[in-house]
Amino acid sequence: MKLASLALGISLAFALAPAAMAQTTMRISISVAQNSHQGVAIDTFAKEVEKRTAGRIKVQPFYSGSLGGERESIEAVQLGTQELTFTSTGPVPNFVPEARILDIPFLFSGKPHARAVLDSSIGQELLAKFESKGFKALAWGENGVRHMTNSKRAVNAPDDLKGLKMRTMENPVHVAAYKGFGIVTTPMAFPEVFTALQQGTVDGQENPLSVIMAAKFDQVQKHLSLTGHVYSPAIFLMNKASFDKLSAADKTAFLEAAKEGVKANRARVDEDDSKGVAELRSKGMSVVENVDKAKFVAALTPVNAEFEKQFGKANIDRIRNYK
Ligand code: EAX
Repeated sequence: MKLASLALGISLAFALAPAAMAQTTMRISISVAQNSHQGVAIDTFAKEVEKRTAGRIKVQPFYSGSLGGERESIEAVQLGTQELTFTSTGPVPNFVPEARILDIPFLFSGKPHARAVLDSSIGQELLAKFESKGFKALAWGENGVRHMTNSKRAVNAPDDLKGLKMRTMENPVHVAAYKGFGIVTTPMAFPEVFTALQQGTVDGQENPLSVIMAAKFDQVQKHLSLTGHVYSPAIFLMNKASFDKLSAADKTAFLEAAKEGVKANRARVDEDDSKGVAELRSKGMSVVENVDKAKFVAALTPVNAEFEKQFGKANIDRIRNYK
């Protein structure tokens, strides 16, 4: 009897030991392919978390929207059914309306300006807005400067966009602005876009060169115009309760890992931007490099007046004039 219970005790101890040492595994997702600016962001993050927690916490990356589109992933992180996601700000305003201001077209003069703002106290203040919505926003990353593609015609000026049916992100600021360009807007989750372009449900879409290449849109789009009409931020989001449960040292590990992820992410965007036009041309796309930018900016005058009313001119100017 005694011997049996001793044996049971020993075998229980052996059974429990691995459990006590077991790693925690968390999930992180992106909507684009692994071989992309977002793939390097989450792969770097995963590697850094594992390294900085001595292997106690493992982050498992999921690519290509295999856990759902960006809106669904953000929802899952908010609910806690998924711990982490790296997403563009496309669907973010539906969760944290304060972040909408970053999606205004022609707000930033380019990537250096956008990165400086996101890394400044303005960016930090916006990250803090996610907390009351159930998120810990670890860091701003980058999706890139968005350009337009379509299957119908070369686009040099907003007049060429009149009546073009284009997929947009599920983002109210983009939808309002693109209507100002004369586009027929069709908001849609990213995982559906390739098929929609292929089947002609929409004529075009807009995305950074990084995304256009990662998604192989050159296979279903003839024309690319470097409109650079809007900067598209990205963000590392974590379920707030999952973050709060971490020790102080592990919290630092996650925040530092996100910073490393952003460095790799931005470097890849720069690389994609420098080789993108040549690569997409070699795949058969016809590219307009110098669009009539002033006309695109002018087309948005009425929409911008509306944005100034909604978001406060001072708030917009604070970003616009940031040095
Ligand atoms: O995050 O939905 C979009 O067009 C995004 O730019 C894309 O999924 C990358």
